[in-house]
Amino acid sequence: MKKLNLDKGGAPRQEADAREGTITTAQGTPISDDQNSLTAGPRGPVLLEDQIMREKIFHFDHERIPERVVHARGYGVHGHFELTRAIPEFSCADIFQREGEKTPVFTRFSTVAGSKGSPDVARDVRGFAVKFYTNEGNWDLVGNNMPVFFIQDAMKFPDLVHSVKPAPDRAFPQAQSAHDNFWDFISLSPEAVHMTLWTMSDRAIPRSLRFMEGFGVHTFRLVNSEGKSHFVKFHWKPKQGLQSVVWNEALKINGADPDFHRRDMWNAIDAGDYPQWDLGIQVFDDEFADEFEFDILDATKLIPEEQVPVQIIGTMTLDNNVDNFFAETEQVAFCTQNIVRGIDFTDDPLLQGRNFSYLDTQTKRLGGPNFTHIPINAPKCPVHHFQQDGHMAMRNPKGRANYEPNSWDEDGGPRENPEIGFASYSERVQGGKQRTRSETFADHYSQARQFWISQTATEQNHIAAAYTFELSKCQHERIRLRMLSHLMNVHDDLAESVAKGLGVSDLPDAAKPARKPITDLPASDALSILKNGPESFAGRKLGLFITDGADAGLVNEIEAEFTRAGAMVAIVAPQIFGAKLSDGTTKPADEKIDGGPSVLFDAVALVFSEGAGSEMANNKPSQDFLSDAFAHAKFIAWTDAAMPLIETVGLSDKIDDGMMKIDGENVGDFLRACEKLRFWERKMF
Ligand code: HDD
Repeated sequence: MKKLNLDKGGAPRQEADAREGTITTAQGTPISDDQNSLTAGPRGPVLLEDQIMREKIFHFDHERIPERVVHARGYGVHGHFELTRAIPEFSCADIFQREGEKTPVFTRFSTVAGSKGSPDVARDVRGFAVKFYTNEGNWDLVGNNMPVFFIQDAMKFPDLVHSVKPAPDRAFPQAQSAHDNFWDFISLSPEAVHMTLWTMSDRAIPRSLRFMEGFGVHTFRLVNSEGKSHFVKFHWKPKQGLQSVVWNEALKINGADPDFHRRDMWNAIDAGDYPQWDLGIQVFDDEFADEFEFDILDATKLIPEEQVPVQIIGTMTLDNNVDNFFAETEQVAFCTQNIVRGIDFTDDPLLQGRNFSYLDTQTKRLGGPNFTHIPINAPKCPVHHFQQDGHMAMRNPKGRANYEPNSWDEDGGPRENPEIGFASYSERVQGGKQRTRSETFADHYSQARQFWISQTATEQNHIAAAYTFELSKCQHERIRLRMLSHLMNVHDDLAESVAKGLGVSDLPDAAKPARKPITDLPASDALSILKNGPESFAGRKLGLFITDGADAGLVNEIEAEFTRAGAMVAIVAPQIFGAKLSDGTTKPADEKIDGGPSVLFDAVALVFSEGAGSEMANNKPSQDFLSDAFAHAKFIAWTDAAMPLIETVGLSDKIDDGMMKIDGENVGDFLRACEKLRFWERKMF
């Protein structure tokens, strides 16, 4: 019998021997039959003795860990951060010292309210959490895709989350804020009004995780080697530009592909189309903080980029999908307390509360204090300390010294090092103990108004429609009216539009503001998505709907031209086998029309053969394909043969500049039109 080769610790070494490829128990015993339990006779009872079956089922029973109490549904990917501008003048953090140096990162995007299995395109905030594995320890920048938050003090977080999650008695609704409990809480918490402008905007329904910004939200500190501190806000700017979907589209995407965002991320990285974000910093000093209209410790406020420009200091590239979702995405443990020398906290009460919450939740979620031993959480720099034991201890120190000070000289283990060790910024603080909210936090409407006036008319329509939709899901009139009373402090146009949508003819009195709002803050273009679009179709997806006999030259040219421009092309056809083109070649389909609705694409082209249009006109999925693409303001290319379908869905007298008849001559024109992403002039939503 072959002798097992044992490591010092007793674990069998994985060697390529006769056992290679053989299924074993968790104890390493090869298994001869993994399909059948051990029974007494062929039809007899299963024997308790069956250790192989028992071990298999036992482990299965324990597969789940508690899902995150918020941000349960997420998607993580690996990548790196490359510093393009060293900032030693602001920070002595090792990661910010050497231009061109790359630091590995793991980034997890998430929705907030839904459970692990909820749909991706729910109207929600998106988490944007980045773990930087720096040479001086892990730095976790645990942000969102919106620069402000609902509440100012962590004390209110459990209430906020309870209100948005399914009601405790009925356990619905899932993954949405469109219900009484949420708007009851919000309308009783005026500090949340600004954030709802963001969550009712299209920022809450991003087209892709690749097309959204990220924000550290809080004001942090950067501290340089002389101990001088500057305040900082962190920004992630997608090189791909910003893009969202429209709400009616989001509802349909969630049915057609609940994994829309994760699939998109996986496919883009798999195809080598790596998404990138620039890391930007808004740096300011005490003087600015004192002069600024709002309190820089108030997480419901942002600092307009026009007031403090965003300076780009590096780029994050996400270029590697995970090998194992559970090991990496599920077990990654972000903690806002994970900062490194050169970065520090401020007294933002939301941040201070978070610093407790994340460590606490990871301990519960991952079963003990040794979650830092899990590879995805382990720093990539050396780690030395005297913490020991506990559940699942994987990295166990050797030697006798497990305390300090000790006198064991070179065997005595690690020591403090004031030269390179983390030192908190020595901020002067004083004050009596109290439970109070600073008056400087009391203006709840001014920046909400600023956000509103910064949007294009299309975006304003979407925001008003979203409030209308959500409040229409509230069964209690008093909640709808209370929320309207806040919107009246934001902007008359918004309040009136929502009131009209709800069917409220007499507007309620405006809510009494805690502090008089500032009504003349200027618009900030950076707050709009449409003003910051990519003007490129790269990274976007064309749905190319073809039928048997379609013009091969045209189909191939469209595919080639869009692919050259960095776009993806999905072939949609009546059968998944594909379509036989005019030249006799078969173009395999990526989607059968029933499973490839136009909501999955950014633009569509209908390239039909003579006669196919009438057939498609009688097919409901084909009708929806076209009518939805039109309603969602997408660019549509069509060939003559598609006319019967266009007529059937009632668009023949509505053909506009966003609907282009296509032939071999104007494929480039269609591509250039698509670069605007949507034909908003159509004004459907
Ligand atoms: Fe939080 C998760 C972002 C306020 C408590 N939060 C979590 C995640 C993100 C954020 C991106 C998911 C991390 C991951 O992918 O694993 N949270 C924010 C932002 C906030 C914020 C940007 C405000 C600026 N959070 C916040 C407060 C508290 C928490 C005020 C508690 C007092 N958040 C948690 C948590 C979670 C979490 C309970 C759930 C799972 C986890 O931590 O790992 O601790």
